[in-house]
Amino acid sequence: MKSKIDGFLNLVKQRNGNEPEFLQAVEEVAETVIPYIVKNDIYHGKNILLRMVEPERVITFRVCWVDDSGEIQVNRGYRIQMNSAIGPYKGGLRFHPTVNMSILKFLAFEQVFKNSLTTLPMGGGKGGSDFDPKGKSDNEIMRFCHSFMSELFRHIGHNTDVPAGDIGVGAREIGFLFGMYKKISNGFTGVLTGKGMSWGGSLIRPEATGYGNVYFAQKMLEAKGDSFEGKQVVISGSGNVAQYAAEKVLQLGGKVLTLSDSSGYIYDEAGIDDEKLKFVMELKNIKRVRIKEYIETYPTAKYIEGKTPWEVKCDVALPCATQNELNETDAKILLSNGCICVSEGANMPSTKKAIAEFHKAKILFAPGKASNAGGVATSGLEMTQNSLRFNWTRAEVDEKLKDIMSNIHDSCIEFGKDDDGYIDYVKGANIAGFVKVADAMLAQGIV
Ligand code: NDP
Ligand code: 2IT
Repeated sequence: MKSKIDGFLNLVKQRNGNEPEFLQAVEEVAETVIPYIVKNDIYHGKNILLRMVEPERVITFRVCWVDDSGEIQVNRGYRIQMNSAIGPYKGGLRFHPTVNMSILKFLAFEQVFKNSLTTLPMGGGKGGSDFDPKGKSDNEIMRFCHSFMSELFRHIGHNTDVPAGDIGVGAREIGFLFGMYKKISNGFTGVLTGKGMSWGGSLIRPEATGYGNVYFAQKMLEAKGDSFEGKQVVISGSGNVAQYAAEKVLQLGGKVLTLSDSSGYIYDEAGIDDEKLKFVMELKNIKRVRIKEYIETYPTAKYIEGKTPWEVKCDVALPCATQNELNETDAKILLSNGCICVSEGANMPSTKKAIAEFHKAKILFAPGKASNAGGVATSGLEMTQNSLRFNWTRAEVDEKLKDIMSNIHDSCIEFGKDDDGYIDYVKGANIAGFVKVADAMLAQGIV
């Protein structure tokens, strides 16, 4: 088996040698899915995984815009249309200076499996730009988004490819992108998700990724007869996913000790309660300043510059910032501090070696493609509501989100149970995600 997996990975490496994040994501899938393929005749010998690692289409384009000082700026735009076997391409747009082909291909690849797990008819895609939104005025953001969409529009559509937000792309950016799409296509369609409530958005979409992650962690804890009540929870990030993960943890009776950004983390031993969280939302979403400012209003909290929150003693860790933000050393510290559950809100936040530590210790560990699927699932619900030209209530969408997270948890158990009863959620998510896409690809022939 090892030689089969190595042979496959060598082939992928030859073609994508300079894409480390993409190779990391493929390796994790190959190690769990190839043994399953070998055992199941219908998939064997069809090069199905080899077809899945090659994007159906990759688009890169120039994005020129004029900054507030009149200078012409040039960025690079991308859209990776990874797999459309089970539905139109679906996945976010990331605006961050680190964006490159490797990052977007890893995200698009993960998205294929994640979207399949949601049970909704969505293929996988991802896009974005190396544009850095930090420090830009609203007008600069608008000009960039308009320029970006003036090219992207010809490659997307509500039945073709439906982008949404990710790092650096929230409600403000989706508004500007939608405005330009509507103008140049002369049509009001559900071509983007994460839209505002008065123009086609869905209730609960802003909350969905963070809430969904906590619903998933709750399911894992429940399977062990446990709950969030009284749990000490450490969260990284302070953006969309982190904020709503924190909100849901508080609702379920847990205590939130940390939040972070790329400069450092805040540790509030007394707990970040509802009022403090509201303050963080204002800092990050309206004032758009650094998390460090928290300690000016709450001086009993500490700010630790240049570090991640994994050194704080906790029961549950929710990495909600970015890829590879939790390494082997962090994992060992979390475990030695008694952490029993790690549920990924971000995409691929734990390194391969960190995951190996969690598995060795047999704690509850949920990979992002399962535990953060609530965001894209609710995007799928937004698409459904757009097609119906009807809006569900907050309670209705929340109930559907809970059901979807619970179904994903069931799928992970179905495909991820080891002989000793331990649930390997990585294996479970990869195989369950694979089966649906592979079946559709086989039915559609070699295209
Ligand atoms: P936001 O842009 O709202 O927030 C991102 C947060 O992560 C910020 O606090 C940011 O800090 C921090 N961060 C970003 N890059 C780095 C870095 N290189 N090192 C340390 N911290 C960093 O994004 P989201 O909350 O939407 O996304 C967070 C994660 O969740 C991403 O991995 C995304 O792919 C994933 N995700 C998002 C979904 C969604 O619906 N939005 C759905 C599923 C997954 P700073 O301000 O300093 O950059
Ligand atoms: O990584 C993700 O799942 C997202 N950024 C959300 C994608 C979406 O289409 O809602």
